[in-house]
Amino acid sequence: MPASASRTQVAIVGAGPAGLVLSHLLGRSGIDCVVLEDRSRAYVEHRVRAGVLEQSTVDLLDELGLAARLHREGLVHHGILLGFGHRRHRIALSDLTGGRAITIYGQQELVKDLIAARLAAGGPIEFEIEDVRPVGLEGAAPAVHYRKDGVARELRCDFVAGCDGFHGVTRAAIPAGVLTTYERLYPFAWLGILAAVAPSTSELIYARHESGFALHSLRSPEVSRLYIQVAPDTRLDAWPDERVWDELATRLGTQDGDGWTLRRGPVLEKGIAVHHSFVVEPMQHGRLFLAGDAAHIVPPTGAKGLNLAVADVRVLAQGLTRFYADGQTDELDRYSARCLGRVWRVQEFSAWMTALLHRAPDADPFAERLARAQLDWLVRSQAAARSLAENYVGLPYE
Ligand code: FAS
Ligand code: PHB
Repeated sequence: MPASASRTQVAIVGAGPAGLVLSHLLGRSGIDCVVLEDRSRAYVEHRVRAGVLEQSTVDLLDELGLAARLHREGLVHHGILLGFGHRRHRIALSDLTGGRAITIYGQQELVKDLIAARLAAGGPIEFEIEDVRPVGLEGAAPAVHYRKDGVARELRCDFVAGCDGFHGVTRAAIPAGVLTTYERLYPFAWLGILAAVAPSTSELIYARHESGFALHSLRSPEVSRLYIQVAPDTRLDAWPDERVWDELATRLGTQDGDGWTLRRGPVLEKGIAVHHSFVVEPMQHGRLFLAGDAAHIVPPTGAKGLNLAVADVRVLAQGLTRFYADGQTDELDRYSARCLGRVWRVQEFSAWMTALLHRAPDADPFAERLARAQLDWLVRSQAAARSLAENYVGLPYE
């Protein structure tokens, strides 16, 4: 028996958006849970990642009373801009979706809010733990073994929620042969910068340029977030800041004499993110339930990863609430099936946006013309623009 054992109802591995939102949903249902995170609080609260929240995500955070700062500091956008053929075209997201919108709010800001609120409510979050190992998943009394300050610990529970991201340990705890993996790798990556300069646009610009994709996003009226398509094996030292700004100006620029220029400023953070589509089925095994990046990854072009993680844990919380209310497991048994419908919708949309807006290194001229024809159709056809808008702002939860 390890030095010290404790007990809870649900052990949540990972303090990212999935794990933290789940802890709040379970808290609201009076279900005990403990969040186990191997990084420090400071690290997870400063990790730059997502920036776009779907309407459904914001509505759920509102329901939980967790959106006060998001509404104060987040930026609501009712449209996005598509740049191609050296011109820009607006997709009126809200007009095309009965008023639904996106909110620009940094993932690390959301994580800060979720952690602060959970700790204020007395919800336990263990940071800087090590050697996490879920055990007994196929029985009725699973547990999570881990070390804290060098001391071996055992957290006994009824269920384990695997919210530890793509590189976590919970998915790997499922025996070989149980999961089916679906995967696609892309011949490009994003070089992203966070810059202390006012955005040069009031709405996101997604640009397809002959030299590749570019995205102008933002974090606040003072901070911009921008990405360019690069080769997957790109080295950061090959891209000094000035070269990044020059390339962004070229790819985001237009030739319709609108006098638009890209504001440049100090680069606060620079990184490369590979593009990857990944899904495992099923998303559960015994008493372990995978959610978010632990079960699926989407290329960031559709801005869906965080939002899909939240959608998963909403379904998981409903199943757990039902189980603790009347002992019924039917909703939990259908967890994967309920999640995978949305997962594959989002996978398809993200892959489509990625192919539409990126230049594959081996792209033949025919493929180029097809992409251009699709972009022209998105500008001409309201039905096509509505389909993009509905997927981009996020489909209502079922
Ligand atoms: P996370 O990876 O966020 O969280 C998992 C947590 O588990 C982490 O805190 C990790 O430290 C912890 N953990 C890992 N192993 C552990 C272990 N063994 N023990 C304990 N804890 C462990 N998505 C969007 O929706 N919009 C965007 O604009 C967007 N932009 C992105 C830009 C970049 C550069 C990247 C990389 C991703 C982006 N994403 C975006 C996707 C991203 O936001 C993820 O989908 C989201 O973080 C998923 O949340 P979680 O599933 O909670 O996983
Ligand atoms: C971001 O703001 O980081 C961002 C926005 C849109 C995307 C991906 C990332 O599609």
